[in-house]
Amino acid sequence: MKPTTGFKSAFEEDTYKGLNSYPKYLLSKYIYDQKGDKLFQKIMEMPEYYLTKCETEIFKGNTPAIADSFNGPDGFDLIELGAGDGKKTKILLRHLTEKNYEFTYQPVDISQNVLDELQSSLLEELPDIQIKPQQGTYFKTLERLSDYNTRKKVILVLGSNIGNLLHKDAIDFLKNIKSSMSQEDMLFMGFDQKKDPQKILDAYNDPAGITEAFNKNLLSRINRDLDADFDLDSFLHWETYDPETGTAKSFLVSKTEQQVKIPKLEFTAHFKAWETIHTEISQKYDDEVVHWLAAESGLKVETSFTDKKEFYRNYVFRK
Ligand code: AVI
Repeated sequence: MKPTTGFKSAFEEDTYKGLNSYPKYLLSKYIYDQKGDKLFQKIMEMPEYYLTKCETEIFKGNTPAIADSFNGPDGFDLIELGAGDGKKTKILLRHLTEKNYEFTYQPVDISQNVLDELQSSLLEELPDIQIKPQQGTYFKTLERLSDYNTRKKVILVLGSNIGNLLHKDAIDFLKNIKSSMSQEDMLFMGFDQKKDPQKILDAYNDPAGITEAFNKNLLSRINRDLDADFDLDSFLHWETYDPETGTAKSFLVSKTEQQVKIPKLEFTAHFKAWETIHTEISQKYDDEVVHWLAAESGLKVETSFTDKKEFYRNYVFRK
């Protein structure tokens, strides 16, 4: 039964639905509160999490070529969806400013706080940069920007963020981006590649337990925001990778039979011993799948850049 007073937020509704499903699930987007953001920063610094290192290598090794591919006849506007701390983008921004490219940098984020921090750190490092932070959801902001943009737009989505979406949602995501693109615009996006399965498992199951804490932050958040009493130690962080589909999946597994009260949802979740909560997918790709996603979304792959080990690839798409 739904709570008598109805749901007060999407978080409440999604949590209720997920824990009332069989098998149970929770949405990975809710990992990212203040603590989740910090844990993800730590993940990116872990030796096992090769994704960030590979994308940085790609940026460092191909800066002039990438910068040139961005440029248009009247310069360009670089729009980054989910910029975070902008560490990788800064490599490129430094080159673009030093070489006097005519461009603006427009990071998009839902959080004004994230944008304020990014803006002040960027202005400190690159005082001449033209930065126009855009607060809002990705697609509303893209729509707004495409209404008044007159020159080339380059849309940047880094970190293999698309990998947290099922293929059908990834296609919707790409279609949405495409609808805000004109003929000369381009999309530059990172896709983590299929590789030795052990390497992938290690990246999502570090011995220091940072990924475990990141995954369990979903439970901490339900405890904090919905007054629940999840005992974090009674759940196991479990990672699987299917080399055929390229899908890495994260789970939380209940070690015992237990009941968890969630007062704000007026609901008690029952767990059998070894029952699972599916929490995240991290899709891995190959060229074939990326070309298929592009074709399904009405985009064309123009070129791509990879690292020495070919663990990761940044693709350039056009309409
Ligand atoms: C943000 N996203 C691309 C990360 C990933 O690799 O799927 C989130 C993450 N989950 C566990 N480790 C990192």
